[in-house]
Amino acid sequence: MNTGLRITAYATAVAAAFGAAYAVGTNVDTVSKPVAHSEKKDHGGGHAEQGAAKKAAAPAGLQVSAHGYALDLKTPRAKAGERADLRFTVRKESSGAPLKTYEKDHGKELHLILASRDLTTFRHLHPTLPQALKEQGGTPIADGTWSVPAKLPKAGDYRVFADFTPRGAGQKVTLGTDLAVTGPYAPGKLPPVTATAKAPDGYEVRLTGGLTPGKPREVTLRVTRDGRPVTDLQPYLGAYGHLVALRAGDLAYLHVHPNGEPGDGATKPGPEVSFTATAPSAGAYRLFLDFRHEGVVRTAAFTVRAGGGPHEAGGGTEAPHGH
Ligand SMILES: [Cu+2]
Repeated sequence: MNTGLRITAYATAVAAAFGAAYAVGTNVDTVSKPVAHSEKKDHGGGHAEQGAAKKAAAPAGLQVSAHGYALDLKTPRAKAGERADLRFTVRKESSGAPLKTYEKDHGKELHLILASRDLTTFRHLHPTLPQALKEQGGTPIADGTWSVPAKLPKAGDYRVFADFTPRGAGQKVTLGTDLAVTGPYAPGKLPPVTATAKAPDGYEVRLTGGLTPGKPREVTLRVTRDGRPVTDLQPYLGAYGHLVALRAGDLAYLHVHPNGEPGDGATKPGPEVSFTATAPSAGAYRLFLDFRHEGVVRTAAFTVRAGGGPHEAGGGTEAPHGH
């Protein structure tokens, strides 16, 4: 199947899943309302899974082991400011055997997100299975160990998210584990809520829309450079932008879907990129937009608050501080 069809099929499944979320929404509280991540693309042997989702669909990324898979980070420590090779395996919980075959999603078999617990550092990486060990002639011979170089500038506790779809499982899985980065630790404050964020090289991104606990909401990001709208964004991961949203406090990982895709006849290459996201609860979230222009992927980050309540001061009461 080509990429366009795959993404269309996925979007359809997501639309159906949101419908399902509404249907069961009256019987569950806000926190346990299913988020898009835990929904299935098909029903390939997942009845237990479905029951679990109805009972308590916790947000993704909070568990090191879920949906029958476990994330085994073989390099749980790194040094601040030094390049490290992160290595990890996804294991099947039933047998402990490494998972070696994956479905592509947004053009990649596995997406690895790194975020510092204070949400001031973010990386979206695409690890590789060593080439020589890749599937050959349909028979997997790899030991299933992924690796990716990463250089993290600041010490602290980081969360590592592996976002993938096991081949044949028909379901996306996001697992999270801790990575300790050694060095002098000076945790940052959550940056304040702002409507605009800067990215390197003169880019500015303006956010409209927002997050509502338990409901899908549209978030639109408008990209300008030196004050002029950017109308020639380049596709990145099957869309004109890729958005990751993490909840402040526990780094719950929200799955976010682009609205429209390059080549669908309606989606323009900027300046606006639109997404649909569901916040699992009230609170503060940090949104990271990756976009590609003139061959370079850049990131703009925003703090957004969903609902009101006790987390109202999610951005802190202190004056905005620079980075
Ligand atoms: Cu990715």
